Amino acid sequence: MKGIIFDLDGVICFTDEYHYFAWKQIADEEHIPFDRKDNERLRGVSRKESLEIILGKSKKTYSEEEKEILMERKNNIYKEQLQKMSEKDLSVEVKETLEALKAKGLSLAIGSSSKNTKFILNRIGLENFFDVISDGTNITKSKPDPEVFLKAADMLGLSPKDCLVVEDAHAGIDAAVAGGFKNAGIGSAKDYEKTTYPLEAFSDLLTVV
Ligand code: B16
Ligand code: MG
Repeated sequence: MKGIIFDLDGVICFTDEYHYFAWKQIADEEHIPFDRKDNERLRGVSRKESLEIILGKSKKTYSEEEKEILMERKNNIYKEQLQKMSEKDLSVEVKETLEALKAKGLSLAIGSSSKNTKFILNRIGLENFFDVISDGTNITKSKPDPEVFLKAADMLGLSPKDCLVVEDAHAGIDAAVAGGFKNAGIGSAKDYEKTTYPLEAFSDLLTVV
């Protein structure tokens, strides 16, 4: 293994509750049923696809313009929540493991669907830590398409077979498999059938690479 590509939300830090809070507000206002179980389906998928999944339960048909307004509103609520984040939201375990992986000479990348990646990395004090960042701002296809990881590998100058993808979402593991990457799954992806290395804890990565 020469490189590791980390998903952000659910792997490096936990912004999932903030996503839920913001989407819940939108769904309530639109009188669409939405609970934590529905929220699981949004894990790792883009903002647009998340909205489409939520609107799938609505009787109303939304125009593209209305969808844009809802997405902007959701993102404003979400970003307001992100203001609460600080370096305290980066666990000592994640920080020390990342430093140990870097000390082993591995190239480290971010591969996230989020358009807020740089903002979040900044909040948790990791803005200059990773060698490259591939995120929602440089892709056209969302996970389970492998584009975000293929771009990260390309930026690192590495072949997918030499990189490990670390993910918490089924869609993310599917994307890693589709791109020819090895994968490690944590959280919701730990028990997924396509996960190669299940991680009980983030620090278990040190036993994988
Ligand atoms: P944004 P990840 C993903 O982050 C989240 O898991 C997913 O819930 C969200 O819809 C997506 O980012 C897009 O986020 O609205 O900030 O662009 O897990 O790929 O790091
Ligand atoms: Mg994730």
